[in-house]
Amino acid sequence: MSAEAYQHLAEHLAAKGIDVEHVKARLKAQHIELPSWGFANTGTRFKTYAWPGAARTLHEKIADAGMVHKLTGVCPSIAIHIPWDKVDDWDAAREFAASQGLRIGAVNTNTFQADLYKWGSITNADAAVRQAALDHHLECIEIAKKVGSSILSLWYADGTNYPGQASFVERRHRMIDFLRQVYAALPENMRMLIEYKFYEPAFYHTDIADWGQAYAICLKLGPKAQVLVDLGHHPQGANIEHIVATLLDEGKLGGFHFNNRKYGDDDLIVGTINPLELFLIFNELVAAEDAARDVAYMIDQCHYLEPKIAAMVQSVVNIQIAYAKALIVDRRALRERQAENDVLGANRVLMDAFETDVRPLLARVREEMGLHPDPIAALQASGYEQRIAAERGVATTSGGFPT
Ligand code: PSV
Ligand code: MN
Repeated sequence: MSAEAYQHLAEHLAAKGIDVEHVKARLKAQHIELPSWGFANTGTRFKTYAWPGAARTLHEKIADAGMVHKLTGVCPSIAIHIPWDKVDDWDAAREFAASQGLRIGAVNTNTFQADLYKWGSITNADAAVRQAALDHHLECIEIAKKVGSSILSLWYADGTNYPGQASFVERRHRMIDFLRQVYAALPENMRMLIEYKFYEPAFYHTDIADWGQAYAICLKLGPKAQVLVDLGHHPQGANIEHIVATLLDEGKLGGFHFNNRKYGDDDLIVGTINPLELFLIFNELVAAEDAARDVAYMIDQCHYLEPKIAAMVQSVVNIQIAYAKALIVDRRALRERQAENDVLGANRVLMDAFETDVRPLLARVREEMGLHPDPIAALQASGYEQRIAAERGVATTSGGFPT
């Protein structure tokens, strides 16, 4: 990207009264969390294709996340999933992360892979199973304390496949009782983020199916419980930006799991299928200003065909593009058009930002941060993917995921 392209864009923004230096400062301060599981061999339920160089241990996942952070400058933390990432020495993990410029972020519980959870985890009618799930959550809180994390991330596979299989309400009561116990164990500085998903692996009902159900639970629990919006967990046509605006307005938006879905859950690179949707989500976040201050921006993607490091870098770039476009919306003009019920004019103001090529702006931001202006080119030039392929070979393990 040429200096001329940046100059041209800066003039266009200045003419709209947008402070380019402020926009650049916001872009430099952006923080996107990487998922440890995105660097390991993972796949669909049909097949896991091994990727030469895929991380096999938490150490390797941290190293890969460190590389993504070195290239992008905006990914200073890595989320972990327990038990996939369980290690004996959490101090060593924390120190190694720090040596890579990272800290350990959200600790994700996992009550969806052990045999004992066949009939549910936190909703299970068997108190012994619920106790095992509670012990796991308490262990995750202890891990979070050790690694210095302030987020416990919760997603449940609980649900049923057939009408009549179980009582919705009894399951719900068990779940709320369970989550109250988890909430009571949270230290002062820790939040619990509750994810919803309307189907899979259960297909008739899931116990936390949508944002409203997650929100209602959070209200019962207290201020440290917030909703986590995973972009892949919505029906087709759901207006996610409206959900985001509502949760922000209620102070209950805890964070995101970024990915993109065409029909189902997860895995596709965020911003590839519907970049407009991603922009509109960031537009609400920027418009909410302070209310969005504590939102955690996390990627939840497992790439099974794509080269893993490049796919993660591309995901970060796509998020940066959406954020940059949201930052250059002419908000004064938007408010004026809205006040006059100028339907098309208001839409044009938004679309003007969306249709602006912000790549020269991001290239300039990276240069000012001492980075290569094109992180994908920098990755290719680094030879990192070839090096880990040679060093690690083809992993026979999945880094926790079932194969
Ligand atoms: C479930 O589909 C989910 O979105 C949850 O966040 C899990 O923890 C994650 O995917 C990892 O598979
Ligand atoms: Mn998720």
